[in-house]
Amino acid sequence: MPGLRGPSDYSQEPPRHPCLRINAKEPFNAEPPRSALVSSYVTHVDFFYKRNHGPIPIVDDLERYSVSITGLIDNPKELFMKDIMNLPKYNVTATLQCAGNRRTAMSKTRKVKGVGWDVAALGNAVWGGAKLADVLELVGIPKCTNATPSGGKHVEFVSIDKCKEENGGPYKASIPLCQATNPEDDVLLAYEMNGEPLNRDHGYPLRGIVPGIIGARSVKWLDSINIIAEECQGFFMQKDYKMFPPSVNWDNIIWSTRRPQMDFPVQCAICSLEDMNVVKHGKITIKGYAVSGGGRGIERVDVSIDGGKTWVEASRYQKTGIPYTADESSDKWAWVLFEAKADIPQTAEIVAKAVDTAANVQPENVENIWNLRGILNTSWHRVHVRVGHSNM
Ligand SMILES: Nc1nc2c(c(=O)[nH]1)N[C@H]1C(S)=C(S)[C@@H](COP(=O)(O)O)O[C@H]1N2
Ligand SMILES: [Mo]
Repeated sequence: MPGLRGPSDYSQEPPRHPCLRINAKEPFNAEPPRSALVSSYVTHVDFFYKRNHGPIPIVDDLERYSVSITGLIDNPKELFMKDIMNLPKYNVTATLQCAGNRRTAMSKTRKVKGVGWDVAALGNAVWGGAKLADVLELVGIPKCTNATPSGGKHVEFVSIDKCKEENGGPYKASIPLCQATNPEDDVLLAYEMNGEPLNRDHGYPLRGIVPGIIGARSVKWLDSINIIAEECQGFFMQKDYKMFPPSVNWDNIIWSTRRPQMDFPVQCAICSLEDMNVVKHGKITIKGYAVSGGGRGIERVDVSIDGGKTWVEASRYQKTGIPYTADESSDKWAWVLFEAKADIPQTAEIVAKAVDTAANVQPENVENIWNLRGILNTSWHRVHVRVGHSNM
């Protein structure tokens, strides 16, 4: 790991914006306030959630930094930043969402294990970098390959951060080779976020970005990329980030019975209101985000002010003032913001639910999708408000 090092304590963490709500200090896990999250379509780096499993790595010497590409291939290679930057550069607007987004609300049903998150463990950024498909071509793997001649079927990303769950070893994850080598899937080795070099929290100098799937597979601070026969056997693939049914608890869990979660289901949340807000009499604005996995667009966002008895359709947009349509003109990997205005009675339960372009809908209640790790809480999002003298 030339030029890059993973500290074993938290004495050299980067500075962070004071507005962030800290969910865990060490490792550092934080999200922005709801209202800041939807103040712009592209999330400011300061407001982008930070999800870490160890101390933030340090680049000592960018000139010496390289990522090794090894495994079931004929020509293993060390790639330096200049090799990666010499490849065609792509800017991909993609939403990254932690599978644990909205975990705190799931814990209210029955306690779950994991860092608690409100509704802002996600963000939308313009990621700049080389396509992994182009990088893998440099080591002799053609585009859209299912398996290498020596049996490589998965691409494993390995970092250098020291994670407790890995007994001090690095964070790692893998994706199928066919996804990694398909240019249409827009998998990046990213060195930029919103036009600036990545900052330390988000993976400086180089990270994977895998659009359309849970954030856990977008490995930061890359050290090596391995072409392997089976999916990565690391903790975060095999003993975490799996979706179990509500009947499974810590006494009867058999991790190997479930696949690592990859895809993200349809999700939405209201961000203009906190639970429980006191609002002024008159029209209120109900604003939030909706996003689905797999590059699926958002077909509709329904909003209710009576707990889900009656609904109105919210307006949707990616670019301010231009109505969203789920076609080639939209950013397929990115969230869609929504807005509706409503006159509310004295008290109201405001609800939002989204429908994606495959007609997938969000489940009504969190109870039915409860799982012991508290992942993928995509239940209808509800906030309670009361009309009164605002103290804001
Ligand atoms: N090396 C490394 N990569 C990582 C993680 C990590 O702890 N270490 N966390 C993962 C998880 S669970 C998520 S949700 C995203 C968060 O990315 P962000 O901190 O840039 O928002 O990074 C992923 N990549
Ligand atoms: Mo995550």
